Amino acid sequence: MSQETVKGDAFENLLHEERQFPPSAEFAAAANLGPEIYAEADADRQAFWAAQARSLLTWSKDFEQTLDWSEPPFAKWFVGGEVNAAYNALDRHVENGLGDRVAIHFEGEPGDTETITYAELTERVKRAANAFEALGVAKGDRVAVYLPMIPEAVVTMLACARIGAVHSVVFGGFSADALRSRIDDAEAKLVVTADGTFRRGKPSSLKPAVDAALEAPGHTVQNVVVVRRNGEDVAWTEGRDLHWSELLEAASPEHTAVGHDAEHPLFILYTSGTTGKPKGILHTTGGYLTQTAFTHSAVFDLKPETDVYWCTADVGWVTGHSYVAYAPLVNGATQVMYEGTPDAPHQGRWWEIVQKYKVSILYTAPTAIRTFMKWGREIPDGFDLSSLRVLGSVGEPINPEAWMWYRDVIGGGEAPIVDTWWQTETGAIMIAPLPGITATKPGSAQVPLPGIAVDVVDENGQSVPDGHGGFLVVREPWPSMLRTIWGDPERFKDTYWSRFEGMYFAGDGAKKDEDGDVWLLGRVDDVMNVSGHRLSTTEIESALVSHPWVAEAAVVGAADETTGQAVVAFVILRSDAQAGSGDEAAAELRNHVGKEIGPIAKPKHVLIVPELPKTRSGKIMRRLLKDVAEGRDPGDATTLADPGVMQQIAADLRK
Ligand code: 6R9
Repeated sequence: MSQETVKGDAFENLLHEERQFPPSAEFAAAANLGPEIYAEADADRQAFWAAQARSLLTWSKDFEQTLDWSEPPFAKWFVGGEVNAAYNALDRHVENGLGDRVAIHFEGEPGDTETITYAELTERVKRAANAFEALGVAKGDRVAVYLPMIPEAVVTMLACARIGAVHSVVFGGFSADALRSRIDDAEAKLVVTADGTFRRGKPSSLKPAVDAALEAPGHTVQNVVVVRRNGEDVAWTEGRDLHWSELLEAASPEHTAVGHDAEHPLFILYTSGTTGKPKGILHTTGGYLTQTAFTHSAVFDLKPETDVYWCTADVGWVTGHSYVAYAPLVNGATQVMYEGTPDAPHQGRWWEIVQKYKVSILYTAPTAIRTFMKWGREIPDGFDLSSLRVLGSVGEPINPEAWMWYRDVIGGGEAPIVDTWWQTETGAIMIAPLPGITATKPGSAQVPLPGIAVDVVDENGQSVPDGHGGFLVVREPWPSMLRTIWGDPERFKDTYWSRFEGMYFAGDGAKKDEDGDVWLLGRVDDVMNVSGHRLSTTEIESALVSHPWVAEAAVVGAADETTGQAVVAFVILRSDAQAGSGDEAAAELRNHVGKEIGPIAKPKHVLIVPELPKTRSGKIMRRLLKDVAEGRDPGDATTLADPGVMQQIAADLRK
């Protein structure tokens, strides 16, 4: 880990933000929560969460103990309780007379739409649960999900949860190899996929990657269920592959949900770590549902009867788990789900959707906002966005400029912005303003949520005073915390609990400003954040080095106006590389990374260099490469084994 990242320029360069935007009196008066919520939670954190668990969820069996922290860092929340996630997301709303409420307004990229009520969604999930059980999927079995943003993704996740199977959603942009390694790590029995989806008006396939992933023997998959989406021809393995529609039609629409233990595994979601091997983050049922439902209601001030909520995240990422598949449905909300890209068929597509469905809560990522800024305000200005009343941001720090643009152009200068900090590991939002209470500040995620003990500490784990920076930690267990890394409890302890005694280490640098508000400063490890997606430098370096032309590679995340960070690779070619030119090599290597990991990991730039800057102990000095990649004069290079290397690289790049 580089200390420079936390101690260096980032702190000094931080804007001294003077602007503050308190909620309007009208918004505050109608808000779900008032300021007393903080004191209430502080008075007794566990009692606070126990009350949330009981009021937000319907338990089949009440819990006896709120938190068992007798074997830290392995937490058990709501001990002895039993709860079914799918029952809470679906059946109970229908039983309460809300069956006709729209659960999902689906908008396909080509323009096809589907309106799915709670009653209809419940029936589909029951059928899918029966179908999966008929295929031999039992409680505790793992199911890999490799689907586009279509309702079947949510149906699959909830059907798994219903029967106690553990889903592992793999982002559709990941390659066959990435899919296979995740299938193997979780020993998945079933894969649910689609023929494909649409991307910018063209069919884009998924099933061929599943076929490729399962080509080599030695896997645990017994069946592949295939949703027909884009109608492309796909290869078919008789006996293994099954049609979603046929299975669901044949399945009974009756299925009784039973409660699962509060600590029963709900899902595994893989995320990049500092080493090449992705970590299978494990979440369990009761605590996860409690904190996702609470935060969804509190942070977005959700009014389920009247709001139309739209979270633009793909279900392949944690945001699409917590704030598409689970919390909105548990809270009985009406949500929009959109399959495609923001520029298909035109750059106003999102705003057209907001206007059409009268979206009132929009939750998206800074990278999208920066893209819209680049496209120009005339595009959103052409639509009626007056329905929007709360705007959310997640995935990376939102720079004050983008924050102001979001507020003015999208929010009509009135809608509060909630910048929400959290991680795959935290399961749910941890730091965010509450829109009816907090005076918001452009660029800062601001305040830990009620019941959450976030702090910023120095290298020795001491809390820093206001106005200072350090490392972001969580001091007390929280309901939706990860329980372990699938199959690797030692790595779980090492990664998150060994840096500071008794505290969760998030891997992010942070600062407390003079008001005590928290500012996030990016990762302090070798994890990049590209368009809100976490990518590991090591993983991409490994992919590059796996190409026969490559001798050595170093990857850095360089600041990028649109994507937050962009992947920049420095590569030393082997002397016998068959590349005709540097450009040819760069193109070949970009595609190679795309194939090995997935298109989102493709380096924006591949720079062919004669040497890499290394310390005497042989560690690549990524900091210097980052300087070069960001167009700065590389600073102090005296610790290099060969100080001339940087001049040579810089000179080469100027050619
Ligand atoms: C939810 C999600 C987690 C990492 C996290 C941090 C960055 C997320 C942020 C933010 C600044 C925010 N991050 N939200 N940084 N402000 N509001 O994104 O999960 O994919 O696991 O990424 O993203 O660096 O550590 P995940």
